Amino acid sequence: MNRSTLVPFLVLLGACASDYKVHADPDPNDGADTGDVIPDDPTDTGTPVDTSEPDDEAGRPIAVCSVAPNPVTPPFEAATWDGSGSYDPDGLTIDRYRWTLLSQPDGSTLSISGSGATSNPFTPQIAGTYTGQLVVTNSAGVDSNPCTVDLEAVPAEDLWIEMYWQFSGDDMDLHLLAPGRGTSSMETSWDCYYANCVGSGLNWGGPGREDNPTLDLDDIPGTGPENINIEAPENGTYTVVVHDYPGSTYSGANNVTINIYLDGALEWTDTRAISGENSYTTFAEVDYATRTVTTR
Ligand SMILES: [Ca+2]
Ligand SMILES: [Ca+2]
Ligand SMILES: [Ca+2]
Repeated sequence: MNRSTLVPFLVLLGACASDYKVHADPDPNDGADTGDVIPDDPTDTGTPVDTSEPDDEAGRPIAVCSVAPNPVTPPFEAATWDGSGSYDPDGLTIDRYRWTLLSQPDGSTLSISGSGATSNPFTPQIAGTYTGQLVVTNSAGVDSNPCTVDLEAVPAEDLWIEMYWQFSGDDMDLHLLAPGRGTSSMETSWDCYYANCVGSGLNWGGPGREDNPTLDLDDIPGTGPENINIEAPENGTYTVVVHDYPGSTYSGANNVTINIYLDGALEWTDTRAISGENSYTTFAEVDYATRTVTTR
């Protein structure tokens, strides 16, 4: 076989090998057949890939989105959504920035405000993931495709208890009882609640502040959230109680959700319907030494 006949033969051989790979599975619809892995021929570059931009990108500006700082610690640290890296490949100016909050944790009712390249301060109160979307518009009025980015809100405190509820006009109050105290100590200095614990004020555990409870948020007219947290809890068993405060305008069944985070991670969640007025509902006990939450 001389060279002129050898080359067509090898090309034909390559085509046959390729066909064999495609048809190797006798029944491609057989779900039980996981198939064999046949290594690709490294010299076979296959069908050329079209690396040009899809038609959908033509003439569009490019939205570039980020958020910082990320993560943030709820409920006071603010993040900024930033679209200032957006540009137009044809050199047109970016005339409009539109941020939309695509998703947020249950119980959170935020939106992204601001019309410039960067948003107004955005302050998550509920722990979890917030997904922002940016669409920019160039001076020809053409929109970009959307850019999305996630912001994480992660509690800094080792014990973080958050509460929200379904219907407004029904004041719910979060209470946290000190280790070993139980519900007989409701509304004493061993109970952290709206009357004694906003911004702290109680000294639990050792002499330092790190094991004291703090009620960061108190809400009366809305649907929460409220939260109580302890930076470095003492070992012991805490009790989490919800008081349906009397005198509200709404007294029907109201779904109340409690989320308990230990060391920054969601450990326990429960939603219960509370109706009427002036009831105390024990949701859970938290044994911090063993990182155990028990439903009550
Ligand atoms: Ca309240
Ligand atoms: Ca203390
Ligand atoms: Ca009620």
